[in-house]
Amino acid sequence: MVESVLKKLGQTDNCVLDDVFVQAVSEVLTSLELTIRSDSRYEQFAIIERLVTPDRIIQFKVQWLDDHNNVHVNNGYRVQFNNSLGPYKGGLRFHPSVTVDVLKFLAFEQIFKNSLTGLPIGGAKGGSDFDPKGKSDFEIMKFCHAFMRELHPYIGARIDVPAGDIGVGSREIGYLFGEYKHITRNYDGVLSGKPYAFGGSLMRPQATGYGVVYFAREMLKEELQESLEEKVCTVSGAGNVAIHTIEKLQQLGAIVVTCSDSDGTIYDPKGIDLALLRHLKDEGRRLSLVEYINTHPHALYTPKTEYPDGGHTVWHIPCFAAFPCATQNELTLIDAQKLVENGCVAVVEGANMPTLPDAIELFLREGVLFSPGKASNAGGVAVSEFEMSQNASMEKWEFEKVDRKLDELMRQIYKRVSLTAKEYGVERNFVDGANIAAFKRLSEAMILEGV
Ligand code: NDP
Ligand code: 2IT
Repeated sequence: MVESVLKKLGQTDNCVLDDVFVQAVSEVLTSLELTIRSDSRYEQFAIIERLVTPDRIIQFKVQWLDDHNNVHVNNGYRVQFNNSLGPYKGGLRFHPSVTVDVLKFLAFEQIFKNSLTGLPIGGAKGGSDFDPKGKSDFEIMKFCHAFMRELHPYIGARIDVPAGDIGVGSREIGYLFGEYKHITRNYDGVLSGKPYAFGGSLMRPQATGYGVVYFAREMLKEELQESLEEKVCTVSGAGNVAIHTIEKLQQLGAIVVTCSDSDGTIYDPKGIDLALLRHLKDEGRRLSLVEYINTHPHALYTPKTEYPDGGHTVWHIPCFAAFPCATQNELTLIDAQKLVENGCVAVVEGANMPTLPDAIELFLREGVLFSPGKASNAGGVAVSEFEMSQNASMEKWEFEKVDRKLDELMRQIYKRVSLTAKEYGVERNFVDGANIAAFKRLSEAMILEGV
């Protein structure tokens, strides 16, 4: 079954770096093979074919003026993948590496992630090949306005609710919302991750990273009777997810010794100085991590050019638990071998699909607890849904309330994933557990709504 679907998608190999959509589909279908055979309705309703085909892909031209009045043109996209469980929901990514393939993989993952939350949200993803690096605040604003001029007909509070992802934080969402409002005069909760000043939920900026750590804490407690206190942890990335993962790990007493950006890695054996990291990477500033060692000469900076062949420096530093929080395919088989060799007991994904398939296989074989991003990073989209709820009822919830609900939801996701794995005879395989649990809820809705 996996082979025939992949063939139809134009690909038969199981692990292809330059086709991330096929990579994501392949992982999910491999998990589902037995489940699909267990119920004839899946074939009768062509569930798999419907599941791997996006509802629609919207592509548009984004033209904008820089600060010197030069004209620029970028590609803009929204992949609305599946809305069987609720309005399309998922982030926008602004990064030069954005292509339709990347957004299809992210949107496909999103439908499973959103299903796992148990909340009424479908899945989508969008973005642009625009590079925010080195752009002035006004240029970011002009780009966001131009992007929304093209996107606005396709979104709505009960239709499709975009949010942030790589290169898109509350500043960008603020500008996008501003333009949406100018055009439509509508104050609906059409975007989540808005600034708190106009409809954003408290804790949305922290939600993904905090949720990752809540998930990790629960998994370690239940599976190993372990805690994160005084444990050495490694984190990759230096953006929204990485910073809040580091913050919550530190609050729980863990010692986080690494972070990284697209140019290099910091190893600080005394523990990452979070205030300095924020200072370097605050929205708009985006300085290089090499600056970290100016004030912290005991720390080590490794430029990307000196990474181990086929690997990433972060994962070669001994740790109790590892948290990949930068981007897709950033943890290779070589890195996984090093993590296992160094006695790492858990890998908890904060990014979307950061671990390569053969690295995941190794973790599962070696008994390293491995949590796929669609389970452990679902806290971000969950708090986005909380924001939609607050907007719809014109309420504002307190920080503590959102935090409590997030913690509870992450524990539920862990339980759902681990119980499903047990029920299907693959105990502690949280990849299969997550894919099967998400599929069951989603496919039921697709069957019940008819074709
Ligand atoms: P940010 O833009 O805030 O940060 C991204 C970080 O990853 C930066 O440190 C960036 O380095 C680094 N990075 C980005 N692209 C690459 C690359 N090609 N190679 C190496 N490093 C790279 O994004 P987020 O923190 O929001 O997102 C990180 C991951 O988490 C992504 O996979 C995203 O899809 C996922 N995610 C995000 C959620 C959210 O709520 N924001 C929710 C769930 C998942 P540099 O500083 O040099 O740009
Ligand atoms: O990958 C993700 O879950 C996100 N980028 C967040 C999506 C959202 O709608 O909050």
